[in-house]
Amino acid sequence: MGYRVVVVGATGNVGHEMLNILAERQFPVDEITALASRKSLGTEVSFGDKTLKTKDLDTFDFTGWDIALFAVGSDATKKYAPIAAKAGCYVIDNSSLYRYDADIPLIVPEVNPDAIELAVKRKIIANPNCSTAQMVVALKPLHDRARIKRVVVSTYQSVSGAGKEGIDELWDQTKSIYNPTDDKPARKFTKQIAFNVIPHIDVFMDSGETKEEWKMVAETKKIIDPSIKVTATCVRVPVFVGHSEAINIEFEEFLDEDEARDILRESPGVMVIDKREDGGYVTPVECVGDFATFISRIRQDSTIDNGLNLWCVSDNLRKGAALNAVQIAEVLGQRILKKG
Ligand code: 11C
Repeated sequence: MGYRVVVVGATGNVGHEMLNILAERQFPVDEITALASRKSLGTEVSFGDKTLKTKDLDTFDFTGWDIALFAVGSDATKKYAPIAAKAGCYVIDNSSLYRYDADIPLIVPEVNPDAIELAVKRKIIANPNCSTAQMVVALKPLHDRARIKRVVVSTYQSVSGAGKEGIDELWDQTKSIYNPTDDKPARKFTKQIAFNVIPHIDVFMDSGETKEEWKMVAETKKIIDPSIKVTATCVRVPVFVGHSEAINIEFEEFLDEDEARDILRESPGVMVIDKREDGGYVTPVECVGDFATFISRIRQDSTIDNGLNLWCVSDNLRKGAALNAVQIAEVLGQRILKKG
């Protein structure tokens, strides 16, 4: 016996990946429905070798459905997630709406699967921001060994983090650079993204941080340990898919780079590719479509007592969104619903 699963926002980048990953991981599905807003109604989406026609989110009755994977913005989540939860359907939400509520678990299954127990209260589970998800997968096993005091992270985030409009803007602007009569000014992004980098993701906060940077701080504390200090600079780069992060870590205890490499090699969800030679590291184009978080360039930071540097790359639409949501569904099934 399997689950009755709903994918909400099935026509978007993340919804599309959720359907792919449910099929790829052979999630025990008895019945599946793809929902979309009225303007995308009837659009066909793939689920394995099947084709699903999207139904109307606005009129859908969640009664009798087990799990709803939400991949819509915070406004639509605010309206429909409580309706689904009230009908008894567990919501796994990819938006930021519920992430910081104390009674909503924020889960990365390799890191804090036990937090799922909290889900029975409100039947809503939050999926973290993509840049946080891949970072905590790398940090947690190192924290367990040597206790992390402080993290300094700089991100190199792909345009797919900004949705289809972000992908289209990079594509159109790149082409237009070679055709000056076809000017494509910035719309989705605040400045030209083709052949450029932009140190600004999400809105500015009073502190001078952007919301994306604040999310990395707040979510790392909630998922791993509130005592870890994090400071982030988040940058958009002209890459279609795959977020990269240069991470500097200060530990309480000394951790040798070789031991860190061995720990990460054994850690769930991590793939270490770290040869000190030309090309002996992973770049974003190589991580697309993969489930793993790739770690390269592991090395001692000799400017502090207990410091390490590393490079972390992952598919932001997968580990950063859809894969993590499906992994949460797997944990929910194993520990709470127990049907599969
Ligand atoms: C980006 N990380 O790359 C963002 C996208 O809070 O789920 C995901 C935003 C979020 O633009």
